[in-house]
Amino acid sequence: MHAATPNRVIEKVLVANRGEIALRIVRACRELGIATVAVYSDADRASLHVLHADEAYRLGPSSAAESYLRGDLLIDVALRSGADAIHPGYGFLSENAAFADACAEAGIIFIGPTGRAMRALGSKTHARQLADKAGVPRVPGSTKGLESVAEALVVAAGIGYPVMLKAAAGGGGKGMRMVTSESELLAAYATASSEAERAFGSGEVYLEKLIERPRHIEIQLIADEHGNCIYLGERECSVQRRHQKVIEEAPSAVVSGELRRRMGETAVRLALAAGYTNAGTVEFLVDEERNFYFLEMNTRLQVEHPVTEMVTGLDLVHLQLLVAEGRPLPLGQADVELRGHAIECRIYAEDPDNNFFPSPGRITRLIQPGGPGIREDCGVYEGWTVPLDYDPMLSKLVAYAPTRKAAIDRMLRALDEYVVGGIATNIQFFRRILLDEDFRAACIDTGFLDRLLAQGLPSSDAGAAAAEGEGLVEGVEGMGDAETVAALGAAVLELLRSESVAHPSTKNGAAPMPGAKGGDGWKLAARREGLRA
Ligand code: MV4
Repeated sequence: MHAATPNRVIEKVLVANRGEIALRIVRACRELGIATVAVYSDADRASLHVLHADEAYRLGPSSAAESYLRGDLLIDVALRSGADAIHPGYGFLSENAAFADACAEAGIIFIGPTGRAMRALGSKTHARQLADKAGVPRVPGSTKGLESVAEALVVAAGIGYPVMLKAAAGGGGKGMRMVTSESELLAAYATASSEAERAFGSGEVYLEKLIERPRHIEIQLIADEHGNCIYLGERECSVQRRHQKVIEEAPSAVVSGELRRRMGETAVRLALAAGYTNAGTVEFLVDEERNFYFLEMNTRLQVEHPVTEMVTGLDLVHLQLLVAEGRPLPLGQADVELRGHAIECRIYAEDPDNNFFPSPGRITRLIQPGGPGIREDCGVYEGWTVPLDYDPMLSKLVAYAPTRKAAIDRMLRALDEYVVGGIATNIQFFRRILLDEDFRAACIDTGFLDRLLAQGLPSSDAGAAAAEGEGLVEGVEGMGDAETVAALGAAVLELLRSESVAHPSTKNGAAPMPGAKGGDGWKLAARREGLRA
C-alpha cells in the first residue's frame, strides 16, 4: 500500500495564505530551492508575503470569503502558474477536507493530510470513537451524538455533574457550555443544539465530564506516507483568552520525560489509526493529577509551531514539504532531542485597555527586537496598514534560552526593545503576564489569564512601576554627562513610542489602566532605558 506511492517532486508551491505564515512558508521554500507563488486580496496588495514570493496573483476583494477562502480560484491560480503543490498555512482552507480533495483531483499536492484523514478527525464524536479504538484516553462521556434530552440526562447522571455539553462539529471552544445540574441541562440541551445547528450546520451535541483547572498541552507530530510517525514533544498552551492562545511554550514545566513519552506515543497511535500524514497536533487536557485526556486533533501546521522548532532544532515546514513529496521522514523518534526552552508571544494589533478591541491602521514606526535567542515571525513593516478584514496578529515573538527562567527574562528584554507606532498593540500586556508570580512558577491552567485580568490591575507591574519611579528621581539628581546622553536616548525612545495612538478610553475621559500598557507602560520602558547607562 505504501510502496505504491510514487515520489513526486515539488518545484513550485502556491501559498494559500497571507501575513506571517505565508512569509514563513515562502522562506522555507526558498531555502530548499522551491519557487513560490503568493496570492493576495485587495487589502494585501502591498503585503510582505507578496513582496517576498517569486510570483503573486490577485484573488479578489478584501473579504476572506471572496479571496483566501475561494478554493476554486486557488486551484485555478495553481494550475495557471504551474505550481505542483499548495500549502494552506493555518486558518482559511487549511482544515477543509473538500479543498484537500479538490487539490488532489486537480493533480495538485495538498501539503497536509488527506481529506479522508481530516474527516475522520473533524467530527469530535468520530474522533472520540477513533480514540477508543486506538486505546487513547479521552475525557469520560458519550462518543455518539445525543438523540434527546432524556438521553442527555441519563448520560450526565452516569458521568456525574458538572459536565460539558459540546457541539460535535465545534472545536476550539465554540459551541461548548458547562452544565452543573439536571435542571440546567434541561435548559441548555435545546439551546446548545440549535446554536450548533446554526453555527456549524449540524446540531449534534455530546457530553463530557468537566475537567477542573485543566492545562492545555498539545503534542506536535509528523507522519510520512510510509507508516512512520514521530512526536516532537509538547507545547504548553494554557495561557489563553476566550479560546485564543496568547503565550505558548515548549517544553511544559509539568511534563516529565516519562509523561512526554506516554503522551507522545498516545498521539502517534491516534494519528496512525486515522491514516494521518504530514504535520498535525493532538490536543490534550491535563488535570491536576497529571492525567491526560485527548481533546481534539488539529490537522494543520499551527501558529505556535516555532516553539517546537526552537527546542527540537527542526524545520517543520521543510519536513512538511519532504513528506508531501512522498519521501520517508529523514529521522526517527530516537533522533528527536529537546534542548532549552522557547516561549512565544502573539503580538496583536489590539488594545488591552479597551477590552482587547482590534486596532487596525497604519504602522507609523516599527522597531523590532533582536539579539541572542530571539526569533520573530512577522508579517508587517513600517508604513503598512493593518487591514480590518482579518485576524489582527502582527507577529510572533519567540525567545529561546537554556532554561525557562532565562527564556522569560530574554522575552522581557525583547519586549522592552519593541516599538510599534500608529496602532495599539498588546506588547506591554505581556509584561504583566511574564512578571506574574504564578506564571513564573509555571502555576498555569486554562483559567490563568482570566484570573489575572480579573485582578483588574497589576499587583506586580504597578508595584514595579512605582518602585522604579522612586529610583528614577535619585538617578536624575546626580546626573553627569553620560547620564544626560542616556536620558536623551530614553527621551527619543519615548517620543517614538508616543506615536502610538491614544486609547479610545482616554479620549472618553476614562483613565487608562495604570501599568497595563499605554502611558505608564511606555514610560516604564523608557525610564528603564535611562537608568541602564
Ligand atoms: C473542556 C474543559 C474542561 N472539561 N472539556 C475549550 C477549547 C476546546 N478545545 C475544549 N475546551 C475545554 N474543554 C472538559 N471536559 C475545558 C476547556 C477549556 C479550555 C481548553 C483548552 C484551552 C483553554 C480552555 C479554556 C476554557 C475551557
